[in-house]
Amino acid sequence: IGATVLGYPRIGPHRELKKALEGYWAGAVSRHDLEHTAATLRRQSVRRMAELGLDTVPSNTFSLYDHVLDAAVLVGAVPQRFTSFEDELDRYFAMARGAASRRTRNEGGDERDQPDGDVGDVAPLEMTKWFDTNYHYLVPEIGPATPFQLNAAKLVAEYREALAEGVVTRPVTIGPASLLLLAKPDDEAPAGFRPFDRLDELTSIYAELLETLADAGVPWIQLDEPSFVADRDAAEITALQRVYQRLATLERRPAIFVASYFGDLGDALPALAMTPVEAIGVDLVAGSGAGRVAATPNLAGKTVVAGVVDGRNVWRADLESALGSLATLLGLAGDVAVSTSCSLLHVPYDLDAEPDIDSRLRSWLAFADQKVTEVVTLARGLHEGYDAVAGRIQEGTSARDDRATASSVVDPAVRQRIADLPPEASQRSPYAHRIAVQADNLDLPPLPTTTIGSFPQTGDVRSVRAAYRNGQIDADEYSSRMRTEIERIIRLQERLGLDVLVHGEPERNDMVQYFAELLNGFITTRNGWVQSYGSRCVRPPIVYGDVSRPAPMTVEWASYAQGLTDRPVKGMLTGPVTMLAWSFVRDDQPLADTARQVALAIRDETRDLEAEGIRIIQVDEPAIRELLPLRASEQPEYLRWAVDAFRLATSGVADTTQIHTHMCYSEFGEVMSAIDGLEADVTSIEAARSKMEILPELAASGFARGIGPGVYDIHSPRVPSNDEIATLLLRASQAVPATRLWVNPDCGLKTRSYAEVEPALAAMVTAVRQVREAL
Ligand code: THG
Ligand code: ZN
Repeated sequence: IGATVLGYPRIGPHRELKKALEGYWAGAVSRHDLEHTAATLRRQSVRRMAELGLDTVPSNTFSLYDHVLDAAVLVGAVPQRFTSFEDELDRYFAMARGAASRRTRNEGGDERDQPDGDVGDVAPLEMTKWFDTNYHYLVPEIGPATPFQLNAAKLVAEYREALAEGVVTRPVTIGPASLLLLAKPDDEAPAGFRPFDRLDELTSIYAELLETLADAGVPWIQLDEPSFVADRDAAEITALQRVYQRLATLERRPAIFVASYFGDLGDALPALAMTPVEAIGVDLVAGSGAGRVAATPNLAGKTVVAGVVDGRNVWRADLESALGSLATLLGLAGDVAVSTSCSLLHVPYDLDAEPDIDSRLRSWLAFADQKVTEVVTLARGLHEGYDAVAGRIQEGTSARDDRATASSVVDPAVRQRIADLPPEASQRSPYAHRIAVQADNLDLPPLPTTTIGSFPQTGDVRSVRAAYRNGQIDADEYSSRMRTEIERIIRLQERLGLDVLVHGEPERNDMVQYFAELLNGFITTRNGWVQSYGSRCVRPPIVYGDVSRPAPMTVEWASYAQGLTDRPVKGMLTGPVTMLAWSFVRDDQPLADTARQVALAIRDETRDLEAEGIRIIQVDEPAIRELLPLRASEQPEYLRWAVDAFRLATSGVADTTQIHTHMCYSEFGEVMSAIDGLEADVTSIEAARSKMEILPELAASGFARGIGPGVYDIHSPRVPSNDEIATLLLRASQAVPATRLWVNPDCGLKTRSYAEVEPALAAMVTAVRQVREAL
């Protein structure tokens, strides 16, 4: 290995795979055409990487849905409920998306949705966050009886396919230890069982895989062990060492490259170094640096694959400093290869697909293909000497210098405002006081009903936005069409009998994209798609400079909506942490500093909303859990600044203004104290699927403000009955006093259809009326 990357995007430069998959699922694309699209993308990627100069190109980084699912299939870990699907592709998509005897579809809906309770329904694997990224993987289910059986067909076929293109590749898959650590026990597993208990058995399957690959002539395999950049106990690290000791002493095998990413291997690095594997990959961007790696004993006989080019962000690399790190390693370790810090899955394909980015800013950026070129340059610099690449390095350095001194990056007014903020800027008056003032101001019934913010995005709304974007209608026409939609949504909520209304957000697509387009310091991309899960993609905006708000962003829509009704209309904003979690962020200042700038812009917006008569403002932070550092030792500092940014954003309003927040994911455990620390007057959370189980936990943690546990699951098209909502509400009222309970769905209604939303909200309001009487 000389110059390589740990993985490459796979959704297609123009989202070809997304389109083929969704077409296939809808019955409009044949299996043959899906497979043809997939093969074309794989071949193009392999050729592209080879043309750009990588001397070792990864393969099997392509996936029809998710690479963790692929790894589960590779080792035959298919849960019992999927074994009735005889066709492999049907089984694969059933694991990914579920399969239903009667599927309900709706335009723009989530394909994973399925009606609950129908006979013959097969629930998909659970989906969860891939470490601290915005990618989601499918969680393998492994119990004591889960079969393991090697199924190397995909891996071998993709190797041969690339070989036919003239490229010898290095197949990539998840290593056995991380695969088990990423899995969860299946429903049959006894208490206390851990998938990791089956490591030795699974290692046998990997041994068989290695022998199969050796027979196929594969020279190298990459086994990813990212789970070891998080805190692991001594037994787990010993087990990791045992796995690679065993695999590396097989007689018939390819060379083994154990890769890690998203942080530092810690004690796992010396443990791996003791084994006879040929190469170890370290993340020198997120990890603690080359010096520490180089000081590790037993590296002398190995190749250190140095992840010096940031695979998760879009900035041009500092080639000088990367060369310095490489030189440090070369001095002290064995051979050194150059790589990205992680798979390029997390960045868009190609900067050349962005004609709208101005040329100066563009010169500071690098997407996947530009990063491949950086890796190649560094490897040449390392092996052929600085002079061989001096021109390229200087070009990179002058771009970095230009960025470091550009006046468009630094806004002295923003910095002055931040410096001048008094500590009490993040402090509201005591909750007991302000909640009393708010009660007078709002005059709401007990168990107030509301929604999370968005209403269904009809085809009509989407086409109006598109027409405005393309210049087919002017601003007046756009505004009037949006107002018509907002009025319709307000009237619907009044008719349904909701207490706190929303304007429905017809003007927004992705909320982060929406605000990024309106804030200084951000740019958005045209083609910068990054896979989020399966066929779903996002276009993360790029924060390049100090953030400020040139003009109000939501006030026009919110105040129009409020003018239509006597009931309170909630203002809807996205919080600073979520704005950053779902963007590419600056690497030239601490994230905490950028968060304060975003917070200040949101704070300005809350004050303008308040001045226009908006009495409730919701600032969503669904991603607060997502940025939580993987190492426990780094978590308190993150939570401190994340909470502080939220409070800065929400403490500029009067006591009379009620602040709400919303969080989507159910794993609140680790961030419970932070949720409390946000001091939002009301917090809505996902709770329906867990049947309110979260509430006693939240109450026990001392949380004593308003709480809106979602009373029905919006991820399913199923319309809940009054009775089941009433039952959930009664259960909730046992954990939380009714005076602090709010009633709302689990999440926004954007992806649902009105045919589902209207009866579901009607059932919610009916249930609340019953429960109000019962209490
Ligand atoms: N916005 C952003 N990031 C996110 C979410 C979000 N990350 C976490 C979570 N939500 C991911 N979930 C989704 C859900 C739906 C889609 C993407 C991520 C989705 N995308 C459209 C698609 O792929 O067709 C494209 C959307 C667009 O046009 O912008 O449906 O909500 N930033
Ligand atoms: Zn949500």
